[in-house]
Amino acid sequence: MAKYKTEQIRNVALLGHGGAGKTTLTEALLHRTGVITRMGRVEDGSTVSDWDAEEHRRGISINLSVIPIEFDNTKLNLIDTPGYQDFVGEVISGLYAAEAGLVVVDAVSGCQVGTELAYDRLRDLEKPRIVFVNRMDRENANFSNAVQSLRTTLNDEKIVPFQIPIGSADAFKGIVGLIEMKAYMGPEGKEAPIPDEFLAEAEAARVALIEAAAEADDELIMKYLDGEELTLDEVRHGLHVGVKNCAITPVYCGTATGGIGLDRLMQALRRYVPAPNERSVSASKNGAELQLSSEVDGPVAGAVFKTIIDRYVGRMSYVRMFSGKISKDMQITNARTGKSARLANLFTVRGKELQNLDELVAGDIGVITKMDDLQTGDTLCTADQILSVTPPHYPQPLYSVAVSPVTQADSSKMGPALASVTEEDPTLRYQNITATKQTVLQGMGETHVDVAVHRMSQKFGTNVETAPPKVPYQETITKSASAQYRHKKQSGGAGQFAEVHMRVEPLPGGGYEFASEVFGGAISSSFFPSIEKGIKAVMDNGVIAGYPVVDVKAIVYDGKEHPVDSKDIAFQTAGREVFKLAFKAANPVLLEPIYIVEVTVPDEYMGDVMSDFNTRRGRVLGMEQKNNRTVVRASVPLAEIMRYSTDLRSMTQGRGVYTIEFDHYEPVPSHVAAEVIAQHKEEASEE
Ligand SMILES: Nc1nc2c(ncn2[C@@H]2O[C@H](COP(=O)(O)OP(=O)(O)OP(=O)(O)O)[C@@H](O)[C@H]2O)c(=O)[nH]1
Ligand SMILES: [Mg+2]
Repeated sequence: MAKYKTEQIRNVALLGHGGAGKTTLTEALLHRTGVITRMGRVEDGSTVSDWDAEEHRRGISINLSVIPIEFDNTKLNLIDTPGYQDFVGEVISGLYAAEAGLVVVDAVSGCQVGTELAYDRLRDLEKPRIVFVNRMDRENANFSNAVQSLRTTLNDEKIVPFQIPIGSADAFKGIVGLIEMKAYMGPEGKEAPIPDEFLAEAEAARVALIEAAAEADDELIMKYLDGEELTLDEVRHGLHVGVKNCAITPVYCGTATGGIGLDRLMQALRRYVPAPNERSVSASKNGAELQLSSEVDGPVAGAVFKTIIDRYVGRMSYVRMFSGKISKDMQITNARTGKSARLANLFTVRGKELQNLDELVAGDIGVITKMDDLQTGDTLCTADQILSVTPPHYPQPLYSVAVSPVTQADSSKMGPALASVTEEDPTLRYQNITATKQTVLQGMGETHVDVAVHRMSQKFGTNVETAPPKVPYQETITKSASAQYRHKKQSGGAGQFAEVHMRVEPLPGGGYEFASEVFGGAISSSFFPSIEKGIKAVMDNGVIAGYPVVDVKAIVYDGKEHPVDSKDIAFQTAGREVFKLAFKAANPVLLEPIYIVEVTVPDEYMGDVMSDFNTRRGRVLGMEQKNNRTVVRASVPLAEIMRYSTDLRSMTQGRGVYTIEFDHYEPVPSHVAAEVIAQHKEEASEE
């Protein structure tokens, strides 16, 4: 690999619906640029990009993968991302390291769910995008239908063909470049005159292209509206500006497996993807916000956007340099920990291959190994200039399973294995939920969590069983109540005696309080901690359904003790039992976690989503329009959305996405509470 300056680098993320051909396209470009002599196939697990065992097993991409290629004095860092929605974290990380997105579309299906989601993400980030209509060699491939479906579904008229295909399916022979009005035939892209039968179509398409170029620049539009013809350079300039300002989305076409259209595509990436120093990112220094652009002589700032824990290499941290440069043996500092270390291991990466590297300049992507305190989201800088590049925002997990070790041996390894799989993926989390005494693994969907469980087994040697997680209910009371309890054990051996009179009162939002109104020494204060111990044991394990008790004030107001038989254990027991009695008399209720759910769907599904919320005890809080989509906000009990990711996908044919955020606890309706309590009783009787 030659050495490249910042302005010669282009970082582009490949996005799009699963199966559109992103990975195959990277393989074809590697082949076209001579990096590999034979193209691998996704089906055989022989591509450079899909190198992970799970990817081979499932035949889809799961991780992002960095694939640098060299073309025309330029280094194109292709970042292949997964199309399957569950792996959205990889898309977010990949886009974070790139200046633009290449949206790969299938020529038969046109705009699909994954295309829409990818495009929306690029729009939200205001990053330039280029479309590649792939698989033109397939039966029923139809370029103009595909373009039309993009314009309609994405509600964007500025999706403009820069090429048209010559033929389709078996007859797909080449492409026409509309800017220079030339044909490029076969995998070699041999220049040729435009075949007659395609001339009219090409000229018509070129009119739209010229118009888009003119509209992208004030001077050009004036000239254009005056009826003057734009020169080729003016057209190029207008398109350049338009694409970089996200005002125009160029459409190219070809076939990755057939190798047609690849050179023109690489030319387009080189021309229209901004160089790293043409865009800036937000960062912070001493708490002050600043914009950082990828200048090699700027302060050192390299952001870790991906972490892989490899069995042999150890920790691999993928770094995108956003400013300055790093070189082997220099001292670098982790802005989060403040710790400095010598940079011993620096590499370029291509798929799973690492190659030694001396220097990583601003704008480029590389890998650092064996720096164990580095995490995704960290920034590498120098001790004299501590600054952090703002990391991307990752969504809250949507789907959870309870995990438990299969064997004794697994139980000691489960913690580290969970830590490793979650370190590799910012959208994967795990938690020990005290309320339900479960360890819960959380991700973006069923497949996402299933992959993590497989990884724990295959990669980290830990087998776990999964089960539906319990809802972390809480128990509390709604009125005051009193009770008395006498604990007396005076038959043979050391006796036990304690009597406690207690009142419990609701303590909204207050957690827990203990108080004494005992007078006349009815109970020595030395026994109060014992009583509290008893209360706390109940609060951890619950009274009515085995869930933690919250928001209660316990007041001991009277009692009795025995000079000999009263002791710690006696008052613990009395404290425990009297608290339970008082609690049960205080109209106890279950509280359930309520989440705010924000669902984004194409308008036609809005009604279904809203009526569906009604069947989930949900309350719609509001709606807003966003492009040609509706965002519905609702508050819904967690218990009703445990499988929402699967339900929403089937309700909206996969076109709906959502986020969830915990909001508050509120009482469970009595008919629902009765079921939860009955289930707890059943489980308790089985133990
Ligand atoms: N006929 C034809 N098939 C293609 C072409 N490009 C890719 N394919 C096939 O399409 C299938 C999916 O290709 P992938 O490269 O895995 O698609 P992807 O977009 O990476 O999919 P995800 O990783 O799941 O997002 C594979 O069977 C490829 O062989 C093409 O140009 N023509
Ligand atoms: Mg792929």
